Amino acid sequence: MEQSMDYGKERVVALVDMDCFYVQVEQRINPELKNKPCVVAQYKTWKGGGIIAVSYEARAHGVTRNMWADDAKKLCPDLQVARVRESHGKADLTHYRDASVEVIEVMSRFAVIERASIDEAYMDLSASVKQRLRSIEDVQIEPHLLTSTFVQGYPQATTSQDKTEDAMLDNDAVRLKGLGQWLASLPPTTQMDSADLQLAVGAIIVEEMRAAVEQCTGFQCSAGISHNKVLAKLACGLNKPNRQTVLPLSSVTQLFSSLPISKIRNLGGKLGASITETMEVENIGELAKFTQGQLAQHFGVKTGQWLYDLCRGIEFEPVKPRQLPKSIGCSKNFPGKTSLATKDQVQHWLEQLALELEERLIKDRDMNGRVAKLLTVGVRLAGETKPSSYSRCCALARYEASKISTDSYAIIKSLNCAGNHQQAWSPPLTLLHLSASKFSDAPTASYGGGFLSE
Ligand code: TTP
Ligand code: CA
Ligand code: CA
Repeated sequence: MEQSMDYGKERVVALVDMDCFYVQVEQRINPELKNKPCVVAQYKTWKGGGIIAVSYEARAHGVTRNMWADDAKKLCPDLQVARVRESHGKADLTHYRDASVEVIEVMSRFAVIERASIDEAYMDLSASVKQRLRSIEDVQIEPHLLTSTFVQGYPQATTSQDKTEDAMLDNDAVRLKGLGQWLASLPPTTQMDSADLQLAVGAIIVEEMRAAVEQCTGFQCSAGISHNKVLAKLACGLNKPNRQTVLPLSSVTQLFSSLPISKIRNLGGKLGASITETMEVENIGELAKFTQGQLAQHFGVKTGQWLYDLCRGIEFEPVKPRQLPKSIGCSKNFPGKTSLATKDQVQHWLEQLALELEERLIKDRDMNGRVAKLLTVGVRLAGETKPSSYSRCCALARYEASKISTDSYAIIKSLNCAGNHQQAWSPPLTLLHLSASKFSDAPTASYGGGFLSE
């Protein structure tokens, strides 16, 4: 196969991810929480509630997500605890979703973005980079344009004396030294097709974008800049918080030589585990010793080819222009003794979830001019550990809570093994999930001249 020298370096792709996002949202609402060890916890009833977001000050005390707030306070006595709002008897994430929209709006001024979750987005900067390069004068790029940028793999410590010297520097001095080294290695800005030069310009654009996000919303974020989504995502996590990291392809071999497969985007789950088991490798870089044929034999031609490139830092999944979530859903857990064991309970909670869903769907239709056509109901049965043991779907005909909840009940009714004449629901349910998807444009007022509208 003929491959050009720049195979895999065709694009500049970035991922921006907000730092301890829910904490920052709570800190903006209540500025007294700023610059303090702080967490966001959900529900209060058991051990002070479960922690879902942790400020970096609190992380320094060993506080982590999924701890109980009461346990975290033992590690960090002056911990501030903000609480997720509740409505319809369940967590209400409206504040965080609205803050997410604010951030996405600012980012979209700089590039076409793909919203990847409530607090992160991918962007393909290839075109903006080329445009910027044409407008830049023929000079070297200066470090002062990249004030929060790390370059992975730099400074290159070759001798043990280098390493000892670097160990004496503080974090930002090491950053600057590495950045300086890397920038000095770049060709002049007239050489527009240099892949590393393109990354440097991409990093300048992302510095500007992150400054604008902070300026307009007050929120700080981190970013990764590389040639594809996998590397951008990985790079983003290397120097959090409030920093961005450039990952040149030439630094991938070293990084991948000690990087567990599960740390790679899309390899955190079953596929990653099966690769580790089948090929008897721990780190993603070790996959480079297999031929395309060997990988294809175990994982199929398509996945085999994908892995062959991936373990060399090469990947081609496009950034899809999409600012809106693909689905709108809500769910509630009913752990242990709280599991739903009667028909009335199941109906009651479906009604609550349907109320929230209706509210959010109407807001989405008004703001985004689209309507969802598919309703999915997911449940988990007591004793199961999987996120969702069953799901069923049906047409979503109207944005109306009562209709949504009766339809939902109708499509999961058959999962109840208790007799028809009984009030019981068995086995009990430990999770209910409602989700609306398959969006299309909402009919506008002019469509049908109002004649056909209800
Ligand atoms: P993350 O981006 O995973 O984490 P984070 O923003 O809190 O921290 P970091 O600085 O390391 O990126 O998640 C974004 C938000 O999503 C987080 O603030 C809270 C919410 N969240 C949950 O509610 N439950 C979860 O299991 C995870 C992973 C996140
Ligand atoms: Ca985050
Ligand atoms: Ca995230």
